[in-house]
Amino acid sequence: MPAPLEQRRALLTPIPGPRSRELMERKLSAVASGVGTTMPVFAAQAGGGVVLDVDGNSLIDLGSGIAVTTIGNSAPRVVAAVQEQVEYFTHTCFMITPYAGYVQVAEALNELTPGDHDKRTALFNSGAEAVENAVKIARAYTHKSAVVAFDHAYHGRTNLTMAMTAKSMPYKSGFGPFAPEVYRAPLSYPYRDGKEMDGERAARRAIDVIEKQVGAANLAAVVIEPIQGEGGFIVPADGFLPALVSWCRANNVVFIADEVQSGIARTGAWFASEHFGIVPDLVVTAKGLAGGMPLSAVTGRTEIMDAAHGGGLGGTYGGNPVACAAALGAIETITDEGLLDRAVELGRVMLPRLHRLQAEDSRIGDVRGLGAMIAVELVHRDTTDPDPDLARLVASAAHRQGVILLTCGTYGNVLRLLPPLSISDALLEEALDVLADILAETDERQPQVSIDQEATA
Ligand code: PLZ
Repeated sequence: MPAPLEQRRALLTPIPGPRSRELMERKLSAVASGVGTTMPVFAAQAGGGVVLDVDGNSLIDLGSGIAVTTIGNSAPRVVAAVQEQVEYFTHTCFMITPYAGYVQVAEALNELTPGDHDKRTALFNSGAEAVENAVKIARAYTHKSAVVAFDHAYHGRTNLTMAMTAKSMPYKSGFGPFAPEVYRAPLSYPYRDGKEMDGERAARRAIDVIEKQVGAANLAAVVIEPIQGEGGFIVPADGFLPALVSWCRANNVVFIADEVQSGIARTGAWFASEHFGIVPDLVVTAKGLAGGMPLSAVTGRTEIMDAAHGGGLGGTYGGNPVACAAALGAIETITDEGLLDRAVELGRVMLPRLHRLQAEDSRIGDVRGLGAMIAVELVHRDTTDPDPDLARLVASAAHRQGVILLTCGTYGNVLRLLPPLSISDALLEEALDVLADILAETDERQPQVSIDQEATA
């Protein structure tokens, strides 16, 4: 057992240190170059609010492995549940000899997802795989084939989910042809839509495109991230999602909420859908569901879920028993430790601070998000023109100073803050101090040493 991690930021070597550099050399000659890394730093241990690297540097974690270790890395209940399960059995295949853990996870998701209607759940391995299955189920139920996804959407890297994902580079470019019958509708993006485009108008704009370019008679499903993840943590205007849900209901179209990134306590609710008062027909979960073990799910109305014929859904590893044990540990942790409230509190630490920075710095175009899913959209001074170079500069400076900070957005100009809910206020404040200092240092109005000079030093 490793020693408990000290909850502090500590840099013992430059970032990356010599051991990470050596491993990166080996990575370059062993791993396909298509698999990139955000930071050139190799992990040794992680928990609470920090990641310890192989050189002994302790980094503040504002990424949670892309919104996965929401309850913290190696969370005690997850570790115990996984250890116990691996000693009994690691796999039998649920389709061959089933086991209770899978059923328990299904029961928990049926209970936790929005709406008190009768529900069923099917388990898979990755977010993309679950999104694909949600589409299969919607097609089986409606006997229709078209799928609508939105501008800025991210749904995965498999063939169907690449088609559903909006951004070409790096996700799709050169990897076509893509699955047919996927159409794109305009999203509600309050920062870029302007004030007159309220949620209902934005919904009418989207529905108009759907009716004219696809037709409800051909449409199986509308798939949307209630708060977009990779696309830039875009929170739609009030009224947008409810109007889409009503339109889907009236037109026999399945409304699928992709809550892979926004779900499982991340936004201060079990599901981001709850903030908008919507009850999706199907909810797709993954990431935070199993505390870092690969597990995903589709949960929804029984009549829709059961439309797929017996044997029509599955996969060798879907709902692996170790991953299910981890999920039960993660769900128990969220409930017992009041982590929904903790996510709200983390938002209260981040948002006011970021709003203050925004008030003094016109390069911060927008600060948005809910709970522990917060974004800072960077633009060229006094414009709304995206500034991806600044986002890159800020993120890499943060990395060098021991803060794991991710970017996102169609334009690559959004900083996203996704701390684990196990981080302390003090560590989160320290990471925000680092971010504020970097923004001040990159501010050409301030007479200071620039980050570029530091980078070449
Ligand atoms: N749906 C909303 O955010 C995964 C992707 C990282 P998988 N997002 C992180 C990358 O560059 O590959 C995601 C998501 C939403 C689906 C997915 C896909 O989930 O578990 O990566 O397949």
